[in-house]
Amino acid sequence: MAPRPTPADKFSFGLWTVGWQGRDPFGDATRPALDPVEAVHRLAELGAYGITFHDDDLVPFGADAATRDAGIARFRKALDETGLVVPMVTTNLFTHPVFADGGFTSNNRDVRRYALRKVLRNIDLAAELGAHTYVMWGGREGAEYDLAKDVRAALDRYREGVDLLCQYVIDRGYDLRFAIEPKPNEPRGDILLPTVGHALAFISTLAHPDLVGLNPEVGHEQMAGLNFAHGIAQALWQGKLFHIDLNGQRGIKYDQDLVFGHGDLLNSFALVDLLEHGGPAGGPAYEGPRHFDYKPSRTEDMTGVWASAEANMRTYLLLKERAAAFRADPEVAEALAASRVAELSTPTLADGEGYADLLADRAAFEDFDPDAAAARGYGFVRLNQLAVEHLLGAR
Ligand code: 3MF
Ligand code: MG
Ligand code: MG
Repeated sequence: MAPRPTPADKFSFGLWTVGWQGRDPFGDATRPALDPVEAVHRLAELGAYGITFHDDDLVPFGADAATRDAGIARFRKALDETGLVVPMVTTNLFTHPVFADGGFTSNNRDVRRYALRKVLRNIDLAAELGAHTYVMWGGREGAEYDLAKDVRAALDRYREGVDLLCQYVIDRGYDLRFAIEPKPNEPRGDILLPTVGHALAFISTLAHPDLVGLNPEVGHEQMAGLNFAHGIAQALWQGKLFHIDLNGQRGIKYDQDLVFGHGDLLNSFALVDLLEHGGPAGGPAYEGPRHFDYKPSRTEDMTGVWASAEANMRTYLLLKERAAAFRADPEVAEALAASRVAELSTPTLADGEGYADLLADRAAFEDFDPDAAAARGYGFVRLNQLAVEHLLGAR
């Protein structure tokens, strides 16, 4: 039996996830449209605590002011009725054909100015609804043809845009931080800021780097063949894990957006262990929303949509339970010690020691026996097998 999700677990879903109608490049919608108000109620019933959206998920692109106000009012009412919160909001700068060459980095300057206005308008709404994170996924910021995009100029424009948005949030006094969501490709052939590492490097060039962090997504890093748990560890190490998109992906191929855990389950186990037990004294390393950005497969009817939403949360909680059991197992503690995992936390130099002391230390070099040291096994496979056995419920 999986534990039942409660709001204390901080599970959130994008409106565009459960609301996805299954339209893909080869096929039409397989499901009817979902009313955002129904999404709020169903997710609350399932035990989620939050819902997130793109501006256009809530109010259709181009709607007049009265329609927009009415759409927001209905949504707000549903939030009040259910207690669901809006921890994160984001902008759609990818669906309308005007963004075919991007928003912040379109070759067309008027499109860039329009994109910034669209974001500014939605930031006001995000602040009004109490969101603390504003995600920026630049899915159309990129190119198919190398000679058609001046990448250095595009990065200048990207930075110009993000700097402007930060200044706006500061001047308005909003309690809002930005989270960049890297992705290597799809829909563009090559997207700018393709991985966690690229985005971290970009953030260090900004006018207000403290206001900007990351929203890494499981499948996005895995589409680049990268280790997601490692990417998250570095984001945490740099104080930049502002938000997270959980889902599943099977290898380097098109963006699958499977249920969390339905891709690389072992890496998901390592990820949940890191998020839940990687902090000081074995507590959580990350306190923010556990946000699911998946797509209910187009084979599913509406019953399947809600079952898949639940599956994300159940899998997360099961992995959390399994990770706790793993950490509490004395044999695991012994295997971790045998693998000298904790020894890596001991600085390589002693307190106050510099290179002169290291050079004077004969034990470090002249008397060190590399062959004897190389003969020591690390026991990593045994440790991994213990993880697999916990994951399989065999321990
Ligand atoms: C695409 C995504 C996006 C972002 C979203 C939130 C449509 O692969 O992951 O979902 O998560 O734009 O910023
Ligand atoms: Mg995605
Ligand atoms: Mg995402």
